[in-house]
Amino acid sequence: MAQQMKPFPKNFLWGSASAAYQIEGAYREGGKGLSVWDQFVRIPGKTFKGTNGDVAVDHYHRYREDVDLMAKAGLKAYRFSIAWTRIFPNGNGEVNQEGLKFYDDLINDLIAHQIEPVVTIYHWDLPQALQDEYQGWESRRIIADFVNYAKTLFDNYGDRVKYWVTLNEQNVFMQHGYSMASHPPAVTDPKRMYAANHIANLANASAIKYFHEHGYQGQIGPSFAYSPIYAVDAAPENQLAADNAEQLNSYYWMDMYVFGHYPTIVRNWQEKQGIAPEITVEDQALLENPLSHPDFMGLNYYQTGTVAKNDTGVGAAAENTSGKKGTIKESGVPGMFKNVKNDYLQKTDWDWNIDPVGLQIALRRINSRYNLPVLITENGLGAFDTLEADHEIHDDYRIHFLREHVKAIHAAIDDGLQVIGYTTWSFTDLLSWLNGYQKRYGFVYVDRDEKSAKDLARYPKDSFYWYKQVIASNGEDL
Ligand code: BGP
Repeated sequence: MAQQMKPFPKNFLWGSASAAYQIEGAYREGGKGLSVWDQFVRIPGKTFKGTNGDVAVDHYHRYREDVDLMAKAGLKAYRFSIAWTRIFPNGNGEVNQEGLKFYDDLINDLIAHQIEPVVTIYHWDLPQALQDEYQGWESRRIIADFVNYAKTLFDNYGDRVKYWVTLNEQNVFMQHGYSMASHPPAVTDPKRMYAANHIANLANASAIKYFHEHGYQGQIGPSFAYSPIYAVDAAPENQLAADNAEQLNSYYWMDMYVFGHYPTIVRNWQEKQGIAPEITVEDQALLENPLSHPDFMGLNYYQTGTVAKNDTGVGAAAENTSGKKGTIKESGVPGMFKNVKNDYLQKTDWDWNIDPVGLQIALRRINSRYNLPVLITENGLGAFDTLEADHEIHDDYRIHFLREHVKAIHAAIDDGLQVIGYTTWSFTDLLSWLNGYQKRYGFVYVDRDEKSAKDLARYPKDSFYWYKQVIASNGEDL
């Protein structure tokens, strides 16, 4: 008789995720200061059809309705981010009590509904004041300000919040911000990118160390956007390219979080080009201190990548932000790897590979290299949805996508790996940073589009009822 699979742990955190800028709106209310995103979105041509988060899905005013819907779906956890500018409108200085109260009320409401709050401290909305004052992540002055901000959250919410995510997708906001110029501060300079990124590592390590040293209860770690890499075939030079990509795209960040050093190969590659960040003796001591290391790895998993050798000099390229399938451009890092099509995989309308097995592979690779528990902090399908006349949304494609990914998590658990939870992206529909409102991820449809905020009414999709049944059966009834 076939052996039964290991079940999902009893306290598995089935949930969903969001980020402040993408849902809250109310960008000038409640004493909030402006963030770099509040400004960036006003530069013509930067976002899809000029969309911004001024109103977003108005969660700031409708959070009670959203939490009620979460409770109806039976969510065990909800991951959300705090807007730094609501707590410190200028990034440092006076605390804004109204901002503190907003998240206090949200956390209390979640707990009243038995939903575990998972708090992301930083999801990209840097206070503009810090960008103006000292160039944000490019100055070491941000380390003290970030720790002070994190400490304020620990002190105010630490009695109720047990899971903290420090930085969301440092690899994404650094590469987009300082190499591709598609996020603020819209720079294209790899040397500046690696320098700013090193400072972000110091801020991350300092906040984690502070948390560990001051007796707060709970767990803390960063969320990393990990796309495991395959080689296009068994040719050794393509296998080498896959190793290059894995080192450059992923180990460069995760090794630093867990071991406190950068991979030798990347360091050497940077030195040859004069783009290596400066590392002081004090930095090294901080980064290597076990108290600076995370308790879990937060994993944002959307897709895998497939690469081949790159001897033609293919470099960075803009992404498909239109939802017109097949418009993705060739990209890579000269001399290291280039991204190629994987004939075994289907793609979304935004040309993201659909690869549930890749999630099991991601979990295995993190386990073998870092031996840490994983909290899957994002995973989901961005798709066009249709609101029917009867207000139903038949998103069977999303159910299919999520079902296959839940199976992959189950397989990883059956492999013996420790997975703490799964907060899908996203609970309600929300603003996609570069793709507007038409790229939807939610279990709950929000009636708005690029042109108009309409009435922002919420309608549960078919996937909402499907996820409810998955949670109720602890992952058995798919
Ligand atoms: C991650 C971000 C999220 C979210 C998600 C979907 O990189 O952490 O904030 O936006 O990706 O991406 P997109 O909106 O580009 O489809």
